[in-house]
Amino acid sequence: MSKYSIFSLARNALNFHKNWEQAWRSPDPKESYDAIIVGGGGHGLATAYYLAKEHGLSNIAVVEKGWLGGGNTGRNTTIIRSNYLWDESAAIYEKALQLYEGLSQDLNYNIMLSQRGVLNLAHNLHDVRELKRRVNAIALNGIDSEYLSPAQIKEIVPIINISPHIRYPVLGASIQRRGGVARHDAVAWGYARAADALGVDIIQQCEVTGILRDNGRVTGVETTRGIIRAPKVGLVTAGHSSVLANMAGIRLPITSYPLQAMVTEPVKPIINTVVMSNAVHCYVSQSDKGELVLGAGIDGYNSYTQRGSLHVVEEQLAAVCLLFPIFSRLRIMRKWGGIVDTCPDASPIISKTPVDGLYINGGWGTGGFKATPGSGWTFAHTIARDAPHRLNAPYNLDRFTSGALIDEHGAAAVAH
Ligand code: FAD
Ligand code: PYC
Repeated sequence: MSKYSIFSLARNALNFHKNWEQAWRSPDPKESYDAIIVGGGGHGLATAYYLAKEHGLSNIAVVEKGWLGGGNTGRNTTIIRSNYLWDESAAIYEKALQLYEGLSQDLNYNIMLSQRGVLNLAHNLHDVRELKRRVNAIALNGIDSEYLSPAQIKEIVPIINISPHIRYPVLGASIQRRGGVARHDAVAWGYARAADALGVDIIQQCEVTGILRDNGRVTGVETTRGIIRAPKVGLVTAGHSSVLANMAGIRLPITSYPLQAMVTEPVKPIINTVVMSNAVHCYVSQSDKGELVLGAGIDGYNSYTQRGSLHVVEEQLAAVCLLFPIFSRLRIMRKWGGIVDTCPDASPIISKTPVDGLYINGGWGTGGFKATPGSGWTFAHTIARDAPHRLNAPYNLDRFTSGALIDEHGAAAVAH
């Protein structure tokens, strides 16, 4: 910490934290805007930022029912990668990764991107074949992608158990070296501050309770702070995508589940990469504070509670301790959950809707943090031009009736 930050902290402490400069304004809602973005998570804030920056639309409101990043943006385990199977996915997730690589500079806000590599383990012959196929497909799209033997994995992660005699033996892994982690709330705050500087009104504690329409066109939203009018409305409400779409009479092919994660007590640096096991639904990275960040698979039932079941955690921790016996005496400090909206093909929706002027961005399931910049960038294009960008055209709502699905269950990690 520099001496300036120490002085600044001391000054603000002595002022009882009254005079901190606000990172963004908190205006009252205006009667109308050119566009309203519902949902102040990373995707909603990124959408507003790119609408203002790339498309010159600055009369925009972001309307959030709680606080910025209080949904899945602040609850995720911050893994970023672009190692997806299909060309459509490679294109949009790689666009997101490239935007992430320049995001701290673009926003002038340190998002603490750490490209420490992401490994996905194979535990049986089927996993090995599937991972090798994916490694090759990803490389064909020009994205960094390698396959590792158990001995190569051990060199990168010395604490992993590669004994062939355990319940989930490590037979190989894929690695994306440009993958890694970033500070999730910094991503939300950085986009918020930059969008605010471009004139976007960010309105927290303002829940959307209805979607106003006239003659098949959206005309605004009803909120807990009154009616706000706009000819364009973008819904970016992970965890509640179907609830919001339903307010406009649209039924989405989305099911919502709890997904949980946890952190251990902090320890000295022990693992400097991200290791994921899709087959047994567990993964680990170490935070800058020293905590091990551990995640599980989704719960097996639908729910809107932001907490998960204990048996999921028990199974996940049993697998973690088997793969990393050195963790077995660590204590879990906190655990939490979020609601993930999943589509039948484990790919998202970034689309126009049957209601003119109403757009939807959702269904990112367990894996949308990595996509935040690419999602906002393409959604802003879709809203500004009333037409999808080439990168999000495949992610339209029509694919669920045409059958042009983009099946990413294999790459979606903690499977959903
Ligand atoms: P959110 O951040 O959830 O934002 C949606 C916002 O909409 C919320 O703030 C909510 O309050 C608001 N809202 C809802 N209803 C209304 C309303 N009626 N009116 C106004 N506002 C409303 N992805 C990865 O890529 N890597 C990971 O490592 C990863 N780990 C995860 C771990 C967990 C435990 C969870 C739960 C998710 C994880 N994800 C991960 C998924 C990722 O977090 C999400 O896909 C992503 O954050 C979605 O971002 P968002 O901005 O769309 O949603
Ligand atoms: O999509 O990489 C991912 C992920 C990791 C944990 C949850 N989602």
